[in-house]
Amino acid sequence: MNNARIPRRFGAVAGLAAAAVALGVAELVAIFSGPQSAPLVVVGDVVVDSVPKSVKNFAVSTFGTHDKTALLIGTTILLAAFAALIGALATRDQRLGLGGIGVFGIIGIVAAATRPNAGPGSLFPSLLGAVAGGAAMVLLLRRHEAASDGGDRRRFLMESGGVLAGAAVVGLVGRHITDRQNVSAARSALTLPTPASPAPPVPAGASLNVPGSTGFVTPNNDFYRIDTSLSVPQVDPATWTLRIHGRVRNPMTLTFNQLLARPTIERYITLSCVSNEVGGNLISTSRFLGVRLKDLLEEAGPMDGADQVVGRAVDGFTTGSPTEVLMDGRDAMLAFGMNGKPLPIEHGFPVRMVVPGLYGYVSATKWLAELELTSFSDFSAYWVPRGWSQQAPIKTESRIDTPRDGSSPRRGQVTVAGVAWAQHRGISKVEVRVDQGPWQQATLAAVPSVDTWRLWSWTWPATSGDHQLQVRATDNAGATQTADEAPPDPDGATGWHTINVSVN
Ligand SMILES: Nc1nc2c(c(=O)[nH]1)N[C@H]1C(S)=C(S)[C@@H](COP(=O)(O)O)O[C@H]1N2
Ligand SMILES: [Mo]
Repeated sequence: MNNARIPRRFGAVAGLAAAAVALGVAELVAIFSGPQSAPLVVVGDVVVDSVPKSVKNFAVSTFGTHDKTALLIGTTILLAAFAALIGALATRDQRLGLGGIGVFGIIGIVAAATRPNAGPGSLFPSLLGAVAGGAAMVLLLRRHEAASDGGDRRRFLMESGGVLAGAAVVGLVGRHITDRQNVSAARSALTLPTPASPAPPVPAGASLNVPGSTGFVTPNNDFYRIDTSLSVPQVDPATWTLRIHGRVRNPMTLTFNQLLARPTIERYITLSCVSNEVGGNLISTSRFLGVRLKDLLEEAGPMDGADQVVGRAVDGFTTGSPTEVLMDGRDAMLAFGMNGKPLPIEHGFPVRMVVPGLYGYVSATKWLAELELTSFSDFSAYWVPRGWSQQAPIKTESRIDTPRDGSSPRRGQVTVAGVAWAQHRGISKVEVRVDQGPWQQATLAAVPSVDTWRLWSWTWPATSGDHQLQVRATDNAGATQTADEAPPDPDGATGWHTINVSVN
């Protein structure tokens, strides 16, 4: 067929409309096959899993926890550009247009099929979307072929615009419906067991009475969130199982009720992300309720040489923790409760790992599905081939929360306050200095254990003018936080948090 008389720009419009139809139909189909199978999600997941470290670091440092939104917007813009190009090509040869849509359909299908949580229906959104998009393109171009004068062309633009807008609405409605198919009802219905070993009470004074200072416990809604999931995995506790396998004498599989029925512990634990910059906020503290990992691992019986426990999530993400650390007596746990509530969905519902003293990427698997005993030499977890260290204990660090960097406190007694952390070693000292002067010892708040951050404060007799404030912490092992500045990559940032204020 020859559409040579259709201007390319009209083809581009038809291409955009066809892409909207494809995505809209795909979102409708995803109502039945699940949110994890929508083309934007599967292709985005593949991109997240395959971007080079430099791009990932750039995305996290530029967009922070909005990196996923940035990815979705970027993908949509790219798709729109390709759709316009494909439509323009189709005005010269319709086979080119259909071929272009076919290529995108295949990309979506392959991406969907290769996701670890792919189901039999996962291919349908991309497949049916591509078919609908191809049909829309052919029909729109055919209508245009018939059009010759200016009035008809205007009508063509109106029609294409209408198709585009209609498809966008259909897609958004589809996405809205899929988003509501979550496990929040199952989560609300859950009654948490009473802890056999309750958390020690938070000592009075663990939080400071200082405006602008961080609270000791982070409310669930404010707890930082980092993961590779574009669409939060929805794991039904009724069908959830945990498989413990690999190099163990007694492989086992537990249901959620079996896990809940085991002796439970409740502990305050501070979790932190290796990507946290000096002074950053990818660190939070919560009261976690769960089952001690050591007990489960002892029952499974690791074999000689099984020096790594791989936590595998339903979405294929993995962490690798030293078996020795999980069994050395610390409160490493499989958690299902967070601050008295079932684990929030985005924090790993129904079950996640929490290990005091290790960065999240080597220990804190959310939406946990399996524990596999293996060795570090046999298997590298998710972030390791992407350039991050295989083993990553948390580094001793501290942060100034008030006054804020760049603020203008009034001269006189200014309370300087913040947090310091060295999970599982504990903090023994925090020092502050002004304008590179002598280090001054801060007052440490009380803590329930060595597994949490420690709040601190220091009263500064501030004089007018521009000043620099710095903080450093010392852990219970006697090691003082290094001044050497290192980026988060490959095993955690170091350096002293330094802020500048202008006192008036
Ligand atoms: N399934 C899964 N679990 C995961 C991750 C992930 O990407 N997927 N990210 C890890 C990282 S890097 C961190 S820092 C912690 C963050 O846990 P949070 O989001 O509850 O704060 O989760 C860990 N567990
Ligand atoms: Mo992390």
